[in-house]
Amino acid sequence: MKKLLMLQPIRVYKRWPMPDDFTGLLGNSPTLAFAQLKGALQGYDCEFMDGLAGDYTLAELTRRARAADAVLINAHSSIGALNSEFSVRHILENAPGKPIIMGGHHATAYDFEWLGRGAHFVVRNEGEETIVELLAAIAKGGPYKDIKGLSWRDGEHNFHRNPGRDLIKDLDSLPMPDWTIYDPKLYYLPLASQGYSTTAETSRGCIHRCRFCAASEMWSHTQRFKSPERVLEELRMVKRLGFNKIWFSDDNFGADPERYMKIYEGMIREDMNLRFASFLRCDTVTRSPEAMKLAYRAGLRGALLGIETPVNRILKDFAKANTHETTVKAVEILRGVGAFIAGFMMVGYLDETQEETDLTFRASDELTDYPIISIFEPRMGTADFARAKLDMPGGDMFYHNTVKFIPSKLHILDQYRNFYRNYMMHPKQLRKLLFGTPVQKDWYRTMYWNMARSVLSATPAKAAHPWDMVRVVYK
Ligand code: B12
Ligand code: SF4
Repeated sequence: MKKLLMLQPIRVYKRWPMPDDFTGLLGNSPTLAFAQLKGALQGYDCEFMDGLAGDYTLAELTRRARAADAVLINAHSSIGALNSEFSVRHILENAPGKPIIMGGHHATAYDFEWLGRGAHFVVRNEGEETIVELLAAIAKGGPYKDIKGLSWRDGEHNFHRNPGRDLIKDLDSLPMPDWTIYDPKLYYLPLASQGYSTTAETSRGCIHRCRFCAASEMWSHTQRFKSPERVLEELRMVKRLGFNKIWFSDDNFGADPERYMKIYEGMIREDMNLRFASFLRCDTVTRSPEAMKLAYRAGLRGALLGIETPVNRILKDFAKANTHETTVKAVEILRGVGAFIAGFMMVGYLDETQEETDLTFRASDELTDYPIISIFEPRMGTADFARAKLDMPGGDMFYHNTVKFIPSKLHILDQYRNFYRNYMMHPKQLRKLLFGTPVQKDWYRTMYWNMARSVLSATPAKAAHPWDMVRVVYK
């Protein structure tokens, strides 16, 4: 059990024919999961195929799976679930006998569903310790029953869910991620800087309890931080490997301003010259405008801001613990320091009225440099999944297709499509492309280019509607 294939599933379908599947449109950076797991798997020979970023054939997947002793697959979201499932099926058929181990947000929420679809093991939640114990057990032929955080099957239909594993107390005790598994040429973050892009983390989780959010649930509503010294050590390593654009994966970046100011100061002192983007809550920004100024000097160029909606009633309903007034202030501060604001917004929330949906679309231009709007999707494991259930005839949201599952949201789809069509063609956006700030230019150039590439490279197979594929698979 020495050679491992780490797989971000190959894209058999490119994206759902829904505008809120942004796969491949907004720039690209790898999941940190496999660098982190490889760091934990000392002595193993690991290779990584990133099907979201590279162009691989199924024949290549067959070859690499046959050469490996086990295949580790990431299942990240409902949007990608069908591609993960194709990979599982392909490996079962073409490299039979290879243990298939899954992990990630989606696999954690749907462990038994993945076992039912052919995976042999699902590593739930945090992976670093469980995977080491699991591979050692597989090499000996078991037993698996004492491995915490593991779901597994014996035979076709005997599924087991072992008790959960405690979260690692001190993130500094994690082995250093091994970024050498990524092919730097495959990734691009539009942060107006030359050089390679990758993903890093300074913390895990978030203490807030927004009812729609699966990320906070994944880490039991806690946030653990790496020390500033550890973060700087990682950044030095990333820099040495030739990366100079970072996407921080943290769900709640900057949550503890004093700790982060030490990181920013270190980055400035060591003249790291990195550019980075990170997920920020509005109240993180308003709590410490000084930290934001320092963050900009350290390299913050992309603020991925959790705005959601300008409607206070809805912000309260989903327990965002923020108000529209905080959003406006955060936007002002970020504009003041010069960061590009990619604002996460959501329409179609549970009992949202048409007037409230209109307000969100209308406010998006003023609050952002680019709005990343989703149609509300009740995710398994969230408080809203239970609340939305009655509205989802037959849907467990394993696959992504909000509108199919939630007919009452159908009317939003047209409005959504029209919004983006007009938005992308509007002279205002073209002005940003031609005369905007360096990040505005880079962001819009990347988006228009990816959209054009996606249209030009469309083949009937790639353009196939994933929902039709589900039907074929389960006819
Ligand atoms: C980088 C990233 C991306 C990148 C790369 C994705 C990839 N998988 O290669 C890109 C830009 C492509 C992307 C796209 C999308 N993403 Co994304 N992404 C992230 C982000 C910011 C960081 C991931 C990361 O590196 N985390 C750090 C690592 C260390 O944590 P981890 O991934 O959880 O991994 C640990 C465990 O889960 C486990 N593990 C993970 N995988 C595996 C595999 C095995 C075999 C094992 C044993 C263990 C294991 O071990 C790891 C170490 O403990 C996360 C947010 C986050 N904080 O995680 C969102 C996140 C995962 N993405 C999310 C979403 C919704 C999307 C999109 C659907 C967005 C969209 N609307 O288009 C698409 C879907 C793409 C697709 N077709 O699958 C959601 C998923 C929520 C959910 N439950 O569905 C998240 C949580 C963001 C959020 N807060 O909503 N994404
Ligand atoms: S603040 Fe963000 S990460 Fe935290 S619970 Fe809310 S949506 Fe999730």
